[in-house]
Amino acid sequence: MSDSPISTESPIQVGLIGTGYAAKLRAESLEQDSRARLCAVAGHSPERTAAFSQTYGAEAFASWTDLLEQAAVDLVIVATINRDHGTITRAALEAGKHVVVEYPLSLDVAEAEALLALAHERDRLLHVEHIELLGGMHRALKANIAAVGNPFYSRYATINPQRPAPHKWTYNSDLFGFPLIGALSRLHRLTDLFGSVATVTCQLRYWPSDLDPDAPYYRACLCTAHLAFTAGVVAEVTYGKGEFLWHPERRLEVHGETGALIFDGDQGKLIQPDAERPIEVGSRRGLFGKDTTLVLDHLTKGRPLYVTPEASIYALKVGDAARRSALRGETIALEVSEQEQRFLEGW
Ligand code: NAP
Ligand code: BLA
Repeated sequence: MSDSPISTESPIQVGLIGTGYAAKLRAESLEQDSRARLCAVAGHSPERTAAFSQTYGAEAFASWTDLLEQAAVDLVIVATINRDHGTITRAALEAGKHVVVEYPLSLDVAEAEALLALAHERDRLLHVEHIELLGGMHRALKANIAAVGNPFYSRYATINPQRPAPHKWTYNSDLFGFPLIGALSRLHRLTDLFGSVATVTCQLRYWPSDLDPDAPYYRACLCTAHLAFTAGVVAEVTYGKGEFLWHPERRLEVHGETGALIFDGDQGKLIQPDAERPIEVGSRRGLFGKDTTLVLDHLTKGRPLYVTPEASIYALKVGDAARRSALRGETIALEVSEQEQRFLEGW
């Protein structure tokens, strides 16, 4: 990004939008770093916003629009429901703020592209968090992938049974978005490993909830996608959650011509023709803290970040192709622009 390092004489003033799990970890990370100070919080329910702000010594705002009016705020962290990411990010950039947004940047590809253009135009940071890249499994995968030789097949399944399904935004199709867009990390891990995608075929099933007839809540969802990568890898992605899923799974496999890497929960192994050995997998904890540190390193010292918004938007395009495929019952071919090709080859 073209954003220039900002002065470190006084701490970077941070405004946080959201008061949930991700927001709490952001607030805790900011507390640990003298380069920044959490000064403003805007949430959804007033009671939670008040309690959250008090815990971290920040001012509570009734709405995110009020928070964005604060001239003192340098950096805004968007850690609320997916539906609102694009709208809030646009308003924050227009107000001249640097922006960190938890994935996905937007539920809409065209909006995501416009936001990146706006960030460039205003010379502001636009960072889309992708903590999955910082996590132990992804780092172990990257460190060992050469050992499987030429990869040709990958399988990635995350199944989360929950009975009863919570009446929560993550089970509402408007608020969460298409499953592989809301949970964009599933696709982003794979595009980070295998590059561009040629075709996507996807099926999605929702089991609607009758608890709230006016809103699209569901009791369960199951989304399966088949991705053919330009480089020849075929990947099967399964994402499911809720009441009719019976067995939890968090499993990623990469098969190549000289071996396979299998990650099952927190266990990893490398299988080769005449040996099988365990692979050490680091923790899934502390990742929001790492992301926050890297953002502050970037803002204060100009250090490059670990992920670009272009890479996030590319994964979003694949997610949107999956959405269109599921909607139409067709295989969707993705066009890769020359710029994307250059970008993807650089990985
Ligand atoms: P969460 O704990 O459920 O928190 C959600 C936040 O959104 C809370 O502030 C909640 O406020 C608010 N909210 C809930 N329903 C709302 C509605 N209908 N309208 C407006 N606001 C509403 O969720 P989270 O896990 O922190 O996720 C936040 C973001 O981080 C999401 O975009 C998610 O994809 C991303 N993310 C999370 C993780 C993770 O490990 N959790 C990892 C990567 C990315 P109230 O509680 O007051 O309703
Ligand atoms: C991602 N976790 C997410 C996301 C949500 C949650 C909404 C973003 C959407 C997605 O990619 O699915 C929510 N995760 C939860 C909730 C629990 C959970 C409510 O595990 C309840 C226990 N997140 C945690 C905890 C850990 C965690 C306790 O809440 C692990 C110590 C890790 N969640 C985690 C990570 C991601 C994520 C590493 C990034 C996604 C990935 O690695 O693919």
